[in-house]
Amino acid sequence: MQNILKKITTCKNLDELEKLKISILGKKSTLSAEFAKLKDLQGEEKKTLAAKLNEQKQSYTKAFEDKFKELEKAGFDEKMKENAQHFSFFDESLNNGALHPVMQTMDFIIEYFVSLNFSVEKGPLIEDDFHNFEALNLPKSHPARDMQDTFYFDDGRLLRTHTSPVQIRTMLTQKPPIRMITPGTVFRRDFDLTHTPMFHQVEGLVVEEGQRVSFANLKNILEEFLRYFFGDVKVRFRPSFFPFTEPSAEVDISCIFCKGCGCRVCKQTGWLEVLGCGVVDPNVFKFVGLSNVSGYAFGLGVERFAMLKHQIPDLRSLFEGDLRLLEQFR
Ligand code: 2U9
Repeated sequence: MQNILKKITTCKNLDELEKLKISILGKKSTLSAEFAKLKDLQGEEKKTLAAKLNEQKQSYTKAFEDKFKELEKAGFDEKMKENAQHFSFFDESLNNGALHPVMQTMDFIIEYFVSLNFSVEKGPLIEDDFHNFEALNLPKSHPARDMQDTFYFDDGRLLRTHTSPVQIRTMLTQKPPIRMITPGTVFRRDFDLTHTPMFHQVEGLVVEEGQRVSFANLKNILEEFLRYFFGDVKVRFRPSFFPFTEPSAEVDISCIFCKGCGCRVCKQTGWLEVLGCGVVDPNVFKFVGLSNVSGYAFGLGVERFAMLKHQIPDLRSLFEGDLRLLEQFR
């Protein structure tokens, strides 16, 4: 018995252990043959042998179980070691990775404004009511503050619904002239064909002392930017309304798919809406304690720019991580 137990405990791998188990506990084993003899025995003799065989069988079974666990763990540890080596191993010959198309688009937009001397400003994703709404002239009753549109925390803080609070923070910490863009992630409670609860914006703000900045400056910079991004397009400004700008406009480009003739994408209008903009409302300057300044601002959704540029029909496909889409942007 000790001999067999020793054999079990010194097994080197799971294969060897399995074979040994069959030879010791299997139907053709010596132990099974011994058990078979019981049927010819009677009384005390049968009882004694049965007890002895059962004891042997139990200790072999336990030894096999223990050894199995030990070898299995060793194999697992070995695998972990191998994989851990892969984790820390950086193969520089691999160049398969790429920036996500939304990030590529964002970088392309940032590059343009950086070349015009705009600074790139960042801010927190978790904001308070003042920076996200109040200072932007969004009154308490404004529908944008609704629980339906905004992700709120229990303590009243929220996930920023636009990057505009970064402009507020910048105006509170820097003096004009300010020339900034704010690329970043924003969150809204919206999920359908054209909206996702998380998306990206680039907003811009220019503030100068006195009345140096006008709608004409804004118009010029956006027209130039849209031709940089989309190529040879017509640009038009339509009057609109935003609480933080006055006057405000929405900006359209001639449809890049049908060249303005009318198609399914532009809903037969020949135009695609791409931007919002305006002259900064004096109320916003009041909230940040600035007087005798002028400024303009604009905002765009990066996903929309990426979709138009690369002709991606469904916004949601940008967030599914599907390699068939992503590999096209290497
Ligand atoms: C300050 C003052 C003014 C930023 C602006 C828009 C117009 C706009 C939308 C475009 C698509 C948001 O992602 S989108 O849905 N944005 O239409 N944004 S003016 O105006 C500001 C910002 C900050 C202090």
